[in-house]
Amino acid sequence: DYGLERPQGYNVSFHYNPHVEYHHFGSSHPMKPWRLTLTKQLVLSYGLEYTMDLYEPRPANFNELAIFHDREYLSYLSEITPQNAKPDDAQYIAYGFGGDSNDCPVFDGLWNYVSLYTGASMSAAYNLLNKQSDIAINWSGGLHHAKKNLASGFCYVNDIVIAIQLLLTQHQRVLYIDIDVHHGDGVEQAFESTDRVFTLSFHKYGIDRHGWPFFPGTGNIDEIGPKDPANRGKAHSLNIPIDDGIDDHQYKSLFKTVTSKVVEKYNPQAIVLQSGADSLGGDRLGRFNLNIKAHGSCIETVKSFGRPLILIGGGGYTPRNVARTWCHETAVCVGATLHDDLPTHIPYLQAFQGEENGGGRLYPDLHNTKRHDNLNTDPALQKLVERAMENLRYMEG
Ligand code: ZLV
Ligand code: CA
Ligand code: ZN
Repeated sequence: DYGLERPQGYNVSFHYNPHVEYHHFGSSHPMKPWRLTLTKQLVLSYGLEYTMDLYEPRPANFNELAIFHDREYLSYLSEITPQNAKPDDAQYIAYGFGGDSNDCPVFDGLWNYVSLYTGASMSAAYNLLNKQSDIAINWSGGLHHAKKNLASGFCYVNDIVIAIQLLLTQHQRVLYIDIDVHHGDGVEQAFESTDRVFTLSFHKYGIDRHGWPFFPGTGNIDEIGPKDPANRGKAHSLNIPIDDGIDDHQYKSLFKTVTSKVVEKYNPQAIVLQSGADSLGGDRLGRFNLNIKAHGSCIETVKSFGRPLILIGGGGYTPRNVARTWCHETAVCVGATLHDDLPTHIPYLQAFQGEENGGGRLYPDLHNTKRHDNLNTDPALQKLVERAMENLRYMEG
């Protein structure tokens, strides 16, 4: 009686350690780990826990994080606290903690936090490797900006790179797809010298009226990886730069056209999909105008390729809508259809009732919360697709 129908089976697993929820970046910081509490509550309220295998993964350890990250960086990360941090220290600045914006604050339990979300991505990867799951989900991961020795854009450890490295022990070619509104620069950079990972990111790209580039400022259409034919990573990245206000129809068609072509040409043996929810309409940091079902249609498209899949979170700065989206996308994975009326017995129901837009509903019209005019014309998007197809022709030599 949950409005839950589940016609046919994919083996889906859900990897989540609830301790990750209790970490705080600071009250004015847009990244709110408690959006994961809301997500879990919605998933449970629809009874989705009965449709998949639940795991509570252990935190990743130092050596596991060192699969990708420099040991000196990890030592620093494991020891730093708000009490012992010295903001003038050369290492503090070099490792990405300083700066005016303070995107990457040092908060209590930081090491525990990064170990927990990375442990969950590793657990998801192991489930694909031992064939326990067709689709493995970790909504706490997806921290795509972290570099091997640098914290960047709310990301300290790159759980995606580590999960992909695990998949590479058995799979010859892994496709990484990123629908977060920001460019997946850390993952792209980590695999720029190999042809065994293809990275594809859709994101806002451009300069605002104050002359600031949208973070991180990389990912234009010409960025396809090394151009040197001797480099095996040549043309194994594809970037789809998008302007403010893209709508459901445009995004769905852009995503399906480009992604289908990449899968056809690259023929990956596994796929990792970063489903950042900051590409939704009304997001605090985002610029797009997508509704929940349009965002979710990207997951449906990727699922239809029928390859082993890791689905991970990422950005998302309007917590209730993040929870709605990731609950919907969990349902897409298991093949369930959910009622628009939220179940009435959820502990955090009040959080979803008092909203002026969408109160009590799973699928509010986020187009109503539009603050960004659509600057994407259909002819411009058409051109973009043509450029993307051209870039794909460089892949084979
Ligand atoms: O969603 O906003 O723009 C994965 C993810 O992709 C910047 N950082 C840096 C570079 C100079 N600026 C700072 C401008 C700050 C503008 C105000 C904030 C308010 C409080 C705290 C942070 C922000 C903020 N920071 C908004 N956008 C940024 C980006 C980083 C975006 C990371 C996206 C992470 C989880
Ligand atoms: Ca992206
Ligand atoms: Zn983002």
